[in-house]
Amino acid sequence: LSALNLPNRDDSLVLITPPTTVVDTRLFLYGHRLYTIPLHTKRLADWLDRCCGAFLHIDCLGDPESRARPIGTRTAGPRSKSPQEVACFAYGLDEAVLRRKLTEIARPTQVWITTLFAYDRTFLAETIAVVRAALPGVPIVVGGSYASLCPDDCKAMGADHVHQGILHEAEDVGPTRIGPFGFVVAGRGCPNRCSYCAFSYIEGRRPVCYDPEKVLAQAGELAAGGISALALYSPSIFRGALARPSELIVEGLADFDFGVVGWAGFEPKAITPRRAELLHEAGFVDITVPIQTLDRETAKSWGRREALSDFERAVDTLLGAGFSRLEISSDVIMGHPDQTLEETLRSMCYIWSRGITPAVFPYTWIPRSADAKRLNVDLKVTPAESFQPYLFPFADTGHTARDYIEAAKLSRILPQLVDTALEYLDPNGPVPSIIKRYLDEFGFDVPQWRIEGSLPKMKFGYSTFLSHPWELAMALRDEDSDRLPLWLSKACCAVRAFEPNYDGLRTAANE
Ligand code: B12
Repeated sequence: LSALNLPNRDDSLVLITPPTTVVDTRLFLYGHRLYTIPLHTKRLADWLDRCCGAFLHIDCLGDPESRARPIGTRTAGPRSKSPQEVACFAYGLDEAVLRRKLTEIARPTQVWITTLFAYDRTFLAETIAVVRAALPGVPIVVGGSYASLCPDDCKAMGADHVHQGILHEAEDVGPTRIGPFGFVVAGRGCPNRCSYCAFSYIEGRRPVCYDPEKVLAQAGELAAGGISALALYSPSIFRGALARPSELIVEGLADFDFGVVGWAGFEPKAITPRRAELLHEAGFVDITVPIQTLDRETAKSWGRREALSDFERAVDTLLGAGFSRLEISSDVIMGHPDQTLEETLRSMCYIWSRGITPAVFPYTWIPRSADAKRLNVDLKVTPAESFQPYLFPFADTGHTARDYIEAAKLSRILPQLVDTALEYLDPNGPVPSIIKRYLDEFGFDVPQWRIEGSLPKMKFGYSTFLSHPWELAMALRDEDSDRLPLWLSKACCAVRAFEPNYDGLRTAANE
C-alpha cells in the first residue's frame, strides 16, 4: 500500500463523503441544528481546496442529486418481544450518478474518501468500487472515523492508503464557515474510557488544546465576517491540563457578539462557578451536561465517574451563572445492551423533573469500543445497516420495537411540552404510563405550555433549542394535525434552512 501523498498544487483531488443509512423509524439525517451541520467536513474541504491545484467535493449527504435509495427492510428491535420490519435507505448518490460525476471531470490525481459510521460500511465499500471502476489507476485514500477504527476493512475494500486518526497538517487551517455559522476547532482528543465509545482511537487519548491566541484570532475573523453563531469544537474542554487554555478561550469569546454552541457535552465535574460564568458571558447557548443513565451503578460499569450529586451541582451552578433551564439539556443513552427501556425512560423523567431537556442517544455498536469486544458482532452474518441506532439493535426483550420507536420520539422534548408530546403516543402502549409513573415518582411540576398560544419571544439560543420540536412535529404529522407543526415550524430559526427534505424521504419510504 502506498504512503499518504500530502496534496499539493500539482494535485487535482476529489473528496467524497459516501452515503449514509437512514431508517424509517426516524428520518434523522443531518443539519437541522447547528452542531449537526457538516462543519468538520467543510473544514477538511477548505484545507484541500487551499492545497490543491484543483479540488472538488462530492458530498453524498448534501448533493442536490442525493436521494434516499430504498435497500429493503431491516429489523428494528431484533431482540425485543415484538420486532418490526422497517424501511431502510442509503441516503446519497446512486452509483450511476456518482460514476457520471467522476467521469465528467478531468481525471483527478487522487480520490480521498472520508468515513463516519460503522453501520455505513456497505455504502463505503460500494463507493470505493465505483471510484475504482470509474477511475482505474487513480489512488484511493480513505480516512476519518471508520477508517481510523477499522483500517484493515477499508484496505480489504480496495483502498490504496488508509489514514488513521487526525491529519495534523490539515489541522493548521483557518476558521470554517457555512452560511451564518462559523466553526473553530479548539482542541482534540478525549481521556475518557467509556465502554460504549471509541473516540480516543480516532482523536487520541491525550487531550490537546490549540493555542488560545490562534483560536481566538479565528473567532475574531469570523466575527468580522458577521456570523450569527459559532460552533466550538473542543471535546475535552476544561479537562486536566486543558483547564487553563480552555478558560482563556472561553473568556476571550466574550468579546464577540455571537452565540456559541459547544460540541458535545460538558463533563459535570468540570463545571465550576467561574467556568459557568465564563460560558454565560461568552454567549454559550444550549449547554449539555450528560448523565447517560440515572442508574449510577450501570454508569460506573460504563466507565462514567461522576456521581448524581456532581450532575445536580453542575446544573445548579449553570443556573446560578444565569443560564435558563431552557438552555440546559442532558444526554441519555437508549438501547444499550446493559439497559432496559424502563431505565432510559426513568432517566428522562428525572431530567424533565429538574426542568431541563433530555437528549436521547440510541445506542449503536462501535468497533474497538470496550463494549464491541463482548458483543460478538459479525458483519458477515448481520448487515452493517442493521446497527443504525434507530433500529435499536440491542433493545431489551421486555419491550416491543414500537415502544422504543415511541420513546425515542421524546428526545429533546422540552419539559414544558411533555403533556403535549404524550398525547401523541399510543395511549394503549406502555410508554406514556411508564413516563407518568416516573414523573410522579420525581414530583414533576413544570407548568405545561398550551401550544395554541404564543410562546415568549426567543433569542438565538432558545430558538435553536426549539428547532428540536420538529421531532414532535413529525409525530404530529402522522396524526394529520396541521396546526401545531405549522406553529413549530415558525418557531424554528434559520438553522432549519439546512434541514433535509423529510417529506421526500417519507414519500420514498412509502413507495
Ligand atoms: C461531528 C460528528 C457528528 C455530527 C455529524 C455532523 C455532520 N453533518 O457531518 C452529528 C452530531 C450529526 C453526529 C451524530 C452521530 N454520531 Co458522530 N461524530 C462526529 C465526529 C466528532 C466527527 C465526524 C466528522 O465530522 N467527520 C468529518 C471529518 C472530515 O472530520 P475530522 O474529524 O475533522 O477529520 C479529521 C481526520 O479524521 C482526518 N480525515 C477525515 N477524513 C479523512 C479522509 C482522508 C482521505 C484523510 C487522509 C484524512 C481524513 O482529517 C481531518 C483533520 O484532522 C466523530 C468523531 C471524530 N472525531 O471523528 C463522531 C462519530 C463519527 N460519531 C459517532 C456516532 C456513534 C454518532 C451517532 C450514531 C450517535 C448516536 N447514537 O446518535 C450519531 C449518528 C446520528 C445519525 N445520523 O443517525 C461515532 C461513530 C463510530 C463508528 N465509526 O461507528 C464517532 C466516531 C464518535 C465516537 N463515539 O467514537 N456525529
